[in-house]
Amino acid sequence: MPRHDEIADDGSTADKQAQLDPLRDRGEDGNLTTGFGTRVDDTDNALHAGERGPTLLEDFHFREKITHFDHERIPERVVHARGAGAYGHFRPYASLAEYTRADFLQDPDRVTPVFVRFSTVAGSRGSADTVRDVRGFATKFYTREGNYDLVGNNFPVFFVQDAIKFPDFVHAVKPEPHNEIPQAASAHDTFWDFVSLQPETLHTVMWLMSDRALPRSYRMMQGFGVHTFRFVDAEGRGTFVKFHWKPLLGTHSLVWDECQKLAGQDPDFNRRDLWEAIQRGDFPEYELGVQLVPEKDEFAFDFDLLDATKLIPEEIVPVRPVGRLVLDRNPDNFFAETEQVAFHTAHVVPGIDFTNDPLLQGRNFSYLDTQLIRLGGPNFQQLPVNRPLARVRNNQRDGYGQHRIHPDRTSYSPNSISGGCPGLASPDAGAYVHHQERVDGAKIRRRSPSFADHYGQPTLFWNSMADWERDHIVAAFRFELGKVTRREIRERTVDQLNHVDNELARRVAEGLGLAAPDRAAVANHGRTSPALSLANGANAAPDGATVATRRVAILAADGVSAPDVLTLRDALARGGALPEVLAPHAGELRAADGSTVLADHAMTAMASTLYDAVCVAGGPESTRTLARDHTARGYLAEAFRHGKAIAAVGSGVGVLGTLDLSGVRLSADGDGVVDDRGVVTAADGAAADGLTTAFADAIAEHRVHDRARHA
Ligand code: HDE
Repeated sequence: MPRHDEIADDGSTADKQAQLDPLRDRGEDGNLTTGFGTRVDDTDNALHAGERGPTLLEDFHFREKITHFDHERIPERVVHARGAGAYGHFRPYASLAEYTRADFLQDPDRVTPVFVRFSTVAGSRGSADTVRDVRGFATKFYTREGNYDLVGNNFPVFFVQDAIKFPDFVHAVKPEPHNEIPQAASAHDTFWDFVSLQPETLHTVMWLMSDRALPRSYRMMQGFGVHTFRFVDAEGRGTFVKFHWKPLLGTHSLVWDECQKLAGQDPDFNRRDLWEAIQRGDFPEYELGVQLVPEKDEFAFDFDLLDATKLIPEEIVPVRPVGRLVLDRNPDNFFAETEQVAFHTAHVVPGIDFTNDPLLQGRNFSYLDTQLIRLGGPNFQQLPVNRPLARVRNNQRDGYGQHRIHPDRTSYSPNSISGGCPGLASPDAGAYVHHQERVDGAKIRRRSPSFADHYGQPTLFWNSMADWERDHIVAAFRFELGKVTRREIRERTVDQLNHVDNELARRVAEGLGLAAPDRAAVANHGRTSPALSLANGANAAPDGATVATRRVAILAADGVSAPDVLTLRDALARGGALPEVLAPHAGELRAADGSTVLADHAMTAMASTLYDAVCVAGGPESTRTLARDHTARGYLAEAFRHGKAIAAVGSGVGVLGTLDLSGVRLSADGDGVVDDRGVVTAADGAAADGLTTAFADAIAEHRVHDRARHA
């Protein structure tokens, strides 16, 4: 097993796990010791002067234990404080040498280890996962040429254009300063005050009000580098590039009503989902895509490539798939790895460079600065999760938490004592060379006029939405602005929305009881970009819709038909779904045929929101119980309203018959399998096989959105 300092210059002898292994301190055997290695005989009683006397200062074990505990916390991230991380690997599909010299993108046989951290933005470390917010999607590639960090989000655009506005934006969205309320929520006066006065935020606010802000899973969420970056080839030629991550399970969202309930029922909903999937071996996969723009086309668009509030519509520049990311290992220790991982937009490798995007330029300052305070000093790069695989050699010395022992006499350059080492590399030997872009300009504080259109792309987004997506956006604006106490802020925001689309502004105004603007402030340009919609099949399931990893509740009670439960459970599990039997109580159920069926959970210990689909097994006694059971009926009614697939077989169909399912047609005797808007029923228990196929198809479609238009 190579040690860190034994890794060859090109990093080729080790992967990240081999580097970490010797650092994993399992402590399974051996005695309890102090931090300086002395064995301890009692850690339950401090050293006292007599059994009832005072504690003695000389109790070094007590003092050390308490002191270390007192210092266990570090500052949480100022934004993106709550997150979940995982290790994995990346492999390009083919060489990208035509565009970039980046070593990890040259060879489809080269596998690069990665660490990814997903996050929410506004909430503090203990806040709930399912809040309305942007999600971070930050990837650290441990390449042979050093670490490359792609620090992205799940929206392709950002709230502000210049990094100097970031503190203003964050102060506005964070809890209000006098009472630190509300936690992890943008539905309050200061956020909307800022939005209503800063039109450049509108495009990202449209994304924030859409279901993109409510991911079903980190495994079902897109990622974007946001900025225009630059690829640089071996000859020094540049190409503009936008990065995209596409989840192979498709991009899927929760609905707002679900999110609010989940925030209480399982605040770790997204974290747990990621963790459990990786533990099970259902490794999340994402395809890396690039939009490439030749440098000569820098000014070919009706927006500025340097403006991070704009995206390049995929219909204009298609996303080209270039590689695959697989997350296949959970961290061993949350703090050591997920909390201490330090991303930085300026961690780049030869072949990847910046542009003059003023947001990116500012980030290149901010991320190093923030790690210095958060991780306590300049040696955070030596923390295990942050260590590159490439060999590190420089003249930086000392500082808090220095882990390296430098035997050399010299820590300066030039020197003769160490033979001039460490020496400088040429570009051919892998040195990073900044792209030679000519820059000429007066020192001014001014926004480029090419950044001035703040409404065109929000309108493009609105125009591209399906009806149900628009309903959700309108409902989100009404919810958020409904929490705003100052009328003038609500009015100003409606006025801004009227620059995006009149119908949008009118619908929001009506919900708020404000005067609806009768004419658009700016005429809608009528353009669309189908790639922006979650209803677009390519977003929903790039590799074909699948039931894999979907959680399904099978409702049952004593007297249940055991063959129904087995057929449903086995067929769903074969497709990779995760069926669970829920009943009035956990444990053994007495089935109709006298056999025993095991209930995984009591219904009251779970909730329909924790499942992607709900079904009812047959058996007259069981279904009589369920039809009277408030909780069981609640599961079905809620799943219906949230647009989830629902199924019932045999007498189980009768349970659905007792609910108000907006006129959905249910199977009656002799009907066979009926699928009406994702409610799949078969009154004839013998049709259970056909039912599970139709049910699985409905689950794979994620939702019947028409049923969830007002959820
Ligand atoms: Fe960040 N951002 N950011 N950000 N950001 C941080 O760095 C900042 C921006 C993003 O999982 C901080 O280590 C500025 C855009 C992610 O550890 C901080 C600006 C995008 C993460 C910081 C932006 C992001 C951060 C806080 C405006 C998407 C979490 C803790 C110019 C492309 C990384 C930290 C993780 C974290 C600054 C805007 C993504 C303070 C100044 C745009 C995913 O440095």
